[in-house]
Amino acid sequence: MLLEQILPNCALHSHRVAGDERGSLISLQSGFEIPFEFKRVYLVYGTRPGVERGFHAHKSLEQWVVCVSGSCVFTVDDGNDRREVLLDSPEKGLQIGSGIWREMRDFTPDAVLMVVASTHYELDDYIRSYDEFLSFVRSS
Ligand code: T46
Repeated sequence: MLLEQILPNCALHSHRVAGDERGSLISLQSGFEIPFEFKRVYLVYGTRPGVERGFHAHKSLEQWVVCVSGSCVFTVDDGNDRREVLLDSPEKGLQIGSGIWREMRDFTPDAVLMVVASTHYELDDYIRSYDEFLSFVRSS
């Protein structure tokens, strides 16, 4: 369920929790809870105190980010607006479309990000310079 449209191409969702007396379970299916087909899942964890990550955008990759443990803060920027999102629960999913600059900070020691990605790992899809990112979004 949509919690907040952060930017036109970036949204925070709440996951349906299938809980019973034993505990909780969240299921994320391609084409249902996650609106794109996905080819890759990766985990980001063990981020050292004070470290900031990201500082890039993707030309075409779409992602769904879940902080399955701990918390961190995402900054998302589409070249027009820059917004911050606290990910602090496995019940939240941050959908990041293509053409979004992202930065991550304030990782707690127990933070584990699970990222569901629409494509395999493709270095050519990365834009690592903010100026290049602005040129990309303005010419898109
Ligand atoms: C993003 C944020 C949330 C791989 O070998 N395969 C992969 O699929 C990925 C994503 C990374 N790597 C290697 C490349 C680097 O040697 O893992 C190392 C760390 O990757 P990176 O510096 O890109 O990590 P972050 O945390 O800055 O960014 C990653 C994703 O790259 C990015 O798409 O949105 O997590």
